[in-house]
Amino acid sequence: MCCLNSYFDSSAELSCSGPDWYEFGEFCYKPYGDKKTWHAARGECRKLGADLVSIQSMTEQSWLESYLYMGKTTNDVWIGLNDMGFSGLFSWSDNHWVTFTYWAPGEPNNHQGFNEDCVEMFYQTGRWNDVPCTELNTYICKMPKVQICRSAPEQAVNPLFLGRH
Ligand SMILES: [Ca+2]
Ligand SMILES: [Ca+2]
Ligand SMILES: [Ca+2]
Repeated sequence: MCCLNSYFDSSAELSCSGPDWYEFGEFCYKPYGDKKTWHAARGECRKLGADLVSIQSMTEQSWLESYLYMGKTTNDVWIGLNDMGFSGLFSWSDNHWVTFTYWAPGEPNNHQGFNEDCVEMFYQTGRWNDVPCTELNTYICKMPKVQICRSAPEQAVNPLFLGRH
């Protein structure tokens, strides 16, 4: 909404919307320390226009691990990966292609026939494990950086818009 009466500066840097988002590449990441089910955690992310974190490469995985290893969490962390649609066919909740996986040894295992359809990241190793979506874990939200809106200079105002409030 902020851009209705301003303009996109094509030279403006993409950035994150607040100080509690961590920047990496083209994306913003926000960790939460409270524990929720996978769906409740995703709901919190979506309220912000974000989604649960997706991980596209070892570079991104390593960056997330370096964050996790800084002692900020002692709990496993939800990521957006899940196979709720078809068992064994994993997809990211933010619709990114699955280009990279980092399973713990023996995972995903649908442990003992339980319906393990959501994926957590072990805080000790960063490796991934499928678990029931009703488990309670901390979580990380992710969203693309946005272009910050700037007020239009007077001379740049389009006459067509002068009558608008
Ligand atoms: Ca766990
Ligand atoms: Ca499963
Ligand atoms: Ca498992």
